[in-house]
Amino acid sequence: MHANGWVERQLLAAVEKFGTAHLTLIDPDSQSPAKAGEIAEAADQGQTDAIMVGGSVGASGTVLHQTVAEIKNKTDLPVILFPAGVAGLCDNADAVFFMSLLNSRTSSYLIDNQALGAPLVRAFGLEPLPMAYIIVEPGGTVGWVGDARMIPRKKPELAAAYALAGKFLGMRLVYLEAGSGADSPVPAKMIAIVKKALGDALLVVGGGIRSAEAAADAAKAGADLIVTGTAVERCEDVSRFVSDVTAAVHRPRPFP
Ligand code: 1GP
Repeated sequence: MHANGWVERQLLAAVEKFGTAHLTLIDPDSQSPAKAGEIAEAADQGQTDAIMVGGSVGASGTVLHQTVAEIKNKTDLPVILFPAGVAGLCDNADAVFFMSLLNSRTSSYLIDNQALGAPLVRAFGLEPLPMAYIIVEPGGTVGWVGDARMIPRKKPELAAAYALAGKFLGMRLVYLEAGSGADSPVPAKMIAIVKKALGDALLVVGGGIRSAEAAADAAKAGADLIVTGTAVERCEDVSRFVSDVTAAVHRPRPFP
């Protein structure tokens, strides 16, 4: 598959090597920049494959910049911005999930923030990773903020239709999001049906994944990249938690 820059190549290489890769999400609004750096370092020790930085509220400005700076001080892993809007961009990360929230009701999250952000992405030298972002029930804060018409949990074919539309629009990654801190993650059946529709586009799954078992279930269903945020923030031993998750998902796929 066509890959633009080193971050995307690194994600593809991790998926190729491990079957499923793991992303650690750090919300700059949840801790001090120094603590964020420590979390990233511990996640790196636990074999996470990249760090995502973002959040729906308060992840911008000085705190965002300092959080990325502290993370980059502590690890050489790719640092990928996960912006809720144009304010979630900064010049010291490596890449950005350049997302369109395909099931939003408002043009703001479909294309307006992207148009305002595109010149900044270029000026900051961020690698844009084109991504279809699809929010599934319950959706949490991001579902509300993003004014999403949430995909019902029992309608995997709707998720697959949006995912395929994203792929046909040229997006090389698709993110199925249940919402940060969701009671239940994206259903395994939905992951499987979406991955079948997507073929070689990378499927990212996150929201409500709190254990190695839940991560393994998503990986087995077909997720290429698993995101954990809240669980990493809340666990007592980040390196231990992340190594349990990566041990559960870093299994090479069986030879076809
Ligand atoms: C949120 O999918 C991510 O955008 C991560 O969710 O915080 O529940 O791990 P959690």
